[in-house]
Amino acid sequence: MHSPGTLSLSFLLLQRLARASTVTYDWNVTWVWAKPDGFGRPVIGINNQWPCPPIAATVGDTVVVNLNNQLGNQTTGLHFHGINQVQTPDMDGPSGVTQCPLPPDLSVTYQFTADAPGTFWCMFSPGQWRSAAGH
Ligand SMILES: [Cu+2]
Repeated sequence: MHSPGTLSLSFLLLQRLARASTVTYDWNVTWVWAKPDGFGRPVIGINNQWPCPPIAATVGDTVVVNLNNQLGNQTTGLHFHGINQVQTPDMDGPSGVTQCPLPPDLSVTYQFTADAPGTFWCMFSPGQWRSAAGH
């Protein structure tokens, strides 16, 4: 479970198609005031948006996500569900498992191959001092 105040999701939308290319996203992680269940509170957004925007890629593409932590008061990290991460296990992302939590004002680049069609979640790991509720 993620803590309800910090859960944020995005999608990877992968389609089967011909040519491989690179899709690049510059994502600033920011606090956004939102009412995901009708009650307003700060949630983690991307580029001041919540719900978070999707990543769209074609199978075979290289996905690059340049993530900058602009939360100011919390570490974060992005992890990708359902991506095989063949030869890129360190890009899977869970904070404290394959990557260190990303401190405020720092950036990390995720890069991996989109290797299967489908719709997948990517999620922010809560900060380290809230990680009892994260995974
Ligand atoms: Cu998750």
